[in-house]
Amino acid sequence: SVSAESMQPSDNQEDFVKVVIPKSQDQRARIRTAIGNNFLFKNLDEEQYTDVVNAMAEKREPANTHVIEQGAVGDYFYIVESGNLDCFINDKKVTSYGPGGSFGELALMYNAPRAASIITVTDSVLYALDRVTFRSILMENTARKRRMYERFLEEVPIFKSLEVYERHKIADALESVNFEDKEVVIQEGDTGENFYLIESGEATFYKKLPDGTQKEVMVGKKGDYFGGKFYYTSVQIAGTDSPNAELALLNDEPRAATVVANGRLKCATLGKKAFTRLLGPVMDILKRNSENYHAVLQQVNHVLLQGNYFTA
Ligand code: 1OR
Repeated sequence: SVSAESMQPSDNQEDFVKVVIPKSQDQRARIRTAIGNNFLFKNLDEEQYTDVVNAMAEKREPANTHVIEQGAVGDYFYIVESGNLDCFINDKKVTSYGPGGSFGELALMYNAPRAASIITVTDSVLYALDRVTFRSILMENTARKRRMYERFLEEVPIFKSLEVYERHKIADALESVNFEDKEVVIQEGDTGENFYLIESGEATFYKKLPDGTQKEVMVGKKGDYFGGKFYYTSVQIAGTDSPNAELALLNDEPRAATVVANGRLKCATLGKKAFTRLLGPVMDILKRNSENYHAVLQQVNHVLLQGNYFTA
């Protein structure tokens, strides 16, 4: 039965019979690539990693397949190797998935009915991980991170207007890093890939003046972020008469400031790939809620005009 394992008091790794689905070398390599792009798999040890790969089942689904049906009982967690899928709640499209994306964790984590329907848009290759393996290997870490970053992300202005679930997806991708007093987080002029959110402590921002001296330009505190450069363009959406704003993030550019820990500093970081993938959906959400969206844009412009808050 699907939910039996969670009812047992001794639901631990010892009496969990490992699922092993035979695979070719090629399949193993493809799974490695697919999950390499997914944060949920980042902190697994060697054995857990092998167990996960062993347990995965490859599923080739043609376009228009209902992979998950809202309201159904949860059986598998899915990772996308190739293809695109749409996610619907009460027949309304809420998000979509592409390579490296994952879905179907909620019903497994909370013994709840499926919260959404997931339908393939194109022919897709998915890897399915059974409920027992998901719960024994991936659930704890996922739940811990979501709990850990919940409060914090709620207080970060740009994430405020998101749904709880959307903040959870961001939490999945975050990693905490600690810096000692005076330690340099990013150096002006360097190329860097990470975006940073200050979890606790303070950071001082410096810019180099033409004469070579460092000028302190601002102090960042909890909830402030740096390491990504936002820009804003106006585009006309076909069929509408109102200009629609597009907010994007560039983090290919050299760092525009040096950021140094002022005392002990703890940051949550997001890598470039995660950033691009997560900020895409964030923009959609902001657009959906246009009032909030324009408020955020105004805030971004305001800050851009004021200095280098966003351009560090
Ligand atoms: P599941 O096991 O419930 C459906 O099966 C999956 O859709 C779900 O896990 C998530 O992985 C995924 N709310 C809930 N589940 C979502 C959402 C979502 N988006 C994707 N899934 N929301 C939409 C966020 C853009 C929140 C709506 C209030």
